[in-house]
Amino acid sequence: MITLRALRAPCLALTVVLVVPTLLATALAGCSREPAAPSAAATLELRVEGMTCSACELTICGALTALPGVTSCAASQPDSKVTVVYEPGKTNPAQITAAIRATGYEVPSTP
Ligand SMILES: [Cu+2]
Repeated sequence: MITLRALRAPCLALTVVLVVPTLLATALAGCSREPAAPSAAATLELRVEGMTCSACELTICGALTALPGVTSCAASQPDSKVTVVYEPGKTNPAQITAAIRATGYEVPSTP
């Protein structure tokens, strides 16, 4: 009997050790399988040089809103500033900067 008891106790402990992590892993896997929340929009403010009128603002924002992931654009020629709201999973500051430079305007800082 003593032998049997001594044998059962480790068996029970082993069961707990094996089952609990499995349940935890299952719970965690369940969590990670939930649909990811839509990524929050990011705002990028850039100094853009070379704008001389409102047509320049339109040119830049036209190019930026054509980029996938850019949700809004505001350009201010008097402030030499362009503010872009974008979805980080779809575009990034480097692509946005490149798109502005492609229109012929200068972006002094490299993000
Ligand atoms: Cu202009």
